[in-house]
Amino acid sequence: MADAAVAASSSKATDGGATQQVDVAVVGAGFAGLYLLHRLRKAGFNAIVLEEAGDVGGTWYWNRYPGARCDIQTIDYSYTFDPELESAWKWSEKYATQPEILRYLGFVTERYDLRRDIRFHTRVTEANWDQVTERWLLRTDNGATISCRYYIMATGCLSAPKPPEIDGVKNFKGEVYFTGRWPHDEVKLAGKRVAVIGTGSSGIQAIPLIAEQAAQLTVFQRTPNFALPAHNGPAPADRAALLESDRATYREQARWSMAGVPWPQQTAVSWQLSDAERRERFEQAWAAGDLVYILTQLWADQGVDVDGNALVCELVREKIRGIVKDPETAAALSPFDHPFGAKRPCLDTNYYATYNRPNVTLVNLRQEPIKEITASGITTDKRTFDVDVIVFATGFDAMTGAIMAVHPIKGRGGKSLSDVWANGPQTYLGLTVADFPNLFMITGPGSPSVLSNMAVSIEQHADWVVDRLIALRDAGFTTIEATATAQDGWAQHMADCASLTLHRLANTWYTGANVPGKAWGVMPYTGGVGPYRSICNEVASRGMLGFRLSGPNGAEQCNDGEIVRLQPDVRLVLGMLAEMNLPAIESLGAQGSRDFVNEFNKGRPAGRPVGEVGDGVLQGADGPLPYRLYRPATPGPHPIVVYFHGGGWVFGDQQSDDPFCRDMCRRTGMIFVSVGYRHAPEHRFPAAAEDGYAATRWVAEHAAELGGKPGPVVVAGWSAGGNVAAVTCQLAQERGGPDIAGQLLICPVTDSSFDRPSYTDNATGYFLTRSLMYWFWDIYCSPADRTDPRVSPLRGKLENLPQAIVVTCEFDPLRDEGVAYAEALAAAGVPVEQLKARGHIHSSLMMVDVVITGVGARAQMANALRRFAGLPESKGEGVGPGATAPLHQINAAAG
Ligand code: N01
Repeated sequence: MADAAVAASSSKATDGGATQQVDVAVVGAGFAGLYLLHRLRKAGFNAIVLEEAGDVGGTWYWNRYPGARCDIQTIDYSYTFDPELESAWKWSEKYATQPEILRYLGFVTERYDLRRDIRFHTRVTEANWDQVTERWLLRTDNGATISCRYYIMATGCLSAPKPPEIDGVKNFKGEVYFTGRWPHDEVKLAGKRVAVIGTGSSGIQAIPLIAEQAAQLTVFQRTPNFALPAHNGPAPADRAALLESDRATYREQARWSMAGVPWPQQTAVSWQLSDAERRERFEQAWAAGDLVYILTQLWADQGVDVDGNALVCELVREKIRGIVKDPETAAALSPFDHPFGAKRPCLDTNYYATYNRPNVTLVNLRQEPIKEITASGITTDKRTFDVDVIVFATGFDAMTGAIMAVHPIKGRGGKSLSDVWANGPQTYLGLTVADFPNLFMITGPGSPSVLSNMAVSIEQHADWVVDRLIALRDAGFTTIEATATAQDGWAQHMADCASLTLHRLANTWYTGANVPGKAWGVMPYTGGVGPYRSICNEVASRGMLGFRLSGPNGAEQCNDGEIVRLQPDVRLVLGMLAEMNLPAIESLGAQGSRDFVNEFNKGRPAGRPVGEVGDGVLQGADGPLPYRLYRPATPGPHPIVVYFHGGGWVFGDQQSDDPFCRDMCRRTGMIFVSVGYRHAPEHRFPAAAEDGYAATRWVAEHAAELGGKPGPVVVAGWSAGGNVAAVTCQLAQERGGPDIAGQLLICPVTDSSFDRPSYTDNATGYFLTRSLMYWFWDIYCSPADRTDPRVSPLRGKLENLPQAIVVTCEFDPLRDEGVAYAEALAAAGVPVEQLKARGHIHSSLMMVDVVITGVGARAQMANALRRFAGLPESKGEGVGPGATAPLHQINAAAG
């Protein structure tokens, strides 16, 4: 039937009978290929699907092993493009079996009459880009060669099974099965001695059912995995009701969620919850039997913080110990080598309890690795196991396997995709590859794919691609190709996202670590489904940013650039702020701005606990000033940092940078004294500067009383507070004390000139705006005073000032004056280090626990403060994530 259909369509559109001409060729007739074919046809493209299997289904065609089911609830794991299709199909279970999912895909195929354009039993053997015709030429092992304008790989992420890499498989005389290529005929295991190698999702689903049939089951486990009971049955009533009550909203929320299933974002972090609260949340998740739920709904730091994650790991291990009766087996089944969720957790039915059966044995390959497979069974370092059947549940060459290894793909200039990807996949948006024009991948490496509900991600990709093809056709373009700049930018953004998660801490198929010799790297996009969707939309709305388009008669367009230059969490924060439609602070007046900022700060996550927090009063330049002191939990006396908050000399107080002070107190092991200096307009220039100086002197004189180490203090400040800190150092120098050991200046105001490029480049859109800075200056300082070094320290005497670390953020109007100050200090012979926070905005580093990519910078700042105080550097948490340029010494010549 399929071949006949193809022959019919070839006869309509072939080139001399040898080559079938189509607009679009798609490889794969799974979830992605079927939907693509439907959309392409509706859009008027002439399309063909090439499928190696004998029928539709993709992964669900091949993975027929006992127990194979989806692990996303079926009401979510469905097409959503047609409400009538949704009404026409009813799933029977919370997690459908493989046969039911296959029936569903067959139903969809018939409903949209897709079969006539699918060529089954057809493997593409070669794909070459023809530069002259600007078309792809595909050779196959069945039927005519195909010439297509666009080539789309809808090959799935987990479709190329991985060889087992065990010696002697060929010698085995019994039956051998691979879960990923399970026979279509019934496999009889009753009364047999069966071995299963591998305890990933496939093994964990199959093992309980094989145990029920086999006389004896021996499971060979290399790495234990986390598994959660599925509690399968009918779809949970609450979720079904939610969907039914407003299907369109439910589906739309899924599209904009992080994982493709509509669950809310958690905001409470683990240390804000009591043990009892955490246990209650965990028990609820365990009872829910839903991977997306347990991966996203416990606490906000479970996926990004090692400590927050360790709490989940221990709760799961406790469950394993509670189910498995033999303590040694329970210990062997308990994962300790990776964070929960860093490797794909599994959904099971009776998995752990299966090990209580008398006919089931677990072999821990960490203690006795497999030596070889022999004619009669499996030999480990210690024992021999004679078996009748071996089931390999050893996984896949994931994400790249089905694209790269299946057939050679040659792009522009004969470049081979395998060569281009030799060190890991390079893509733009996980959809396209530079030098491979008109080639698209559906859920390719670099897209959310396997970290999401695949049904949602597939529809998003297929829609985006087909919409672009329509737009190209309408505009008269015939080729589309990612630029190298866009692709490199995407790689950087991918790395920034991955540094936020814990995936880097596990050896998994997400990173290619399961295939010997494969390049290591987190392959799926970890930034979330909703953010990814908004990025793809932004690429289109910004004139196909990062793509080169061309067409007949010299038509050409290239809007080159990188789509995301902000750190991923900063981008999210700015997006949320934009949605809140906040008033411009400068429009509120001084008091209004203070009220607004105080109110806004109330919504921030509370800072982490420190040893002690206390309030006091110190002597300022013209009367008493409040301060807040943060003391580390370690025994004192500790060196002291005098800290000045931000707020443009107009708002803020000794508490307003509380999360930052707590974080730095914990990281440095030093006392932080945050000073409530006076503000304008009530107290204009030089009140803040003089208070800063007076407060520093007072703290230095009262160090012992404060529990601090007598001797030099360190000063630090952010924004206007950075200005106060810098000025304080100059005044201390001029006025003969106090002794200051070092200065930390974070995004400081250093000069009254607004001419530097960062004032223009970052004038709007990055929280601190140019017009807000104008307003701050007007309120604090009259034009005549603005060149005074007490407000423009860049114009002061810099020789012999204390050593410094100057931190600047890329998207900050104040960036260039911070850089200028660092360079001027260096030119004056002051030892200075400069930390340039890439992709960050003015307030990034203060947003502790919200902007996690700021951790690396805060760790570096903390180390600098410790060095200033003569303490050894800490090797603690967060040293090194890539959001900052390497800390570098600027030598005097730099000025
Ligand atoms: O493969 P895996 P899978 N000697 O790579 C072990 C999806 N899926 O087919 O961890 C001994 O996870 C290997 O050990 P180790 C799902 O996304 C979904 O199970 O490398 N052991 C591991 O235990 C899933 O994550 C469903 O040390 C060897 C196992 O084999 C993905 O597919 C169902 C070995 C492989 O586990 C892959 O799952 C099934 C060797 N030489 C799959 N080589 C749903 O429910 C490998 N192993 C939707």
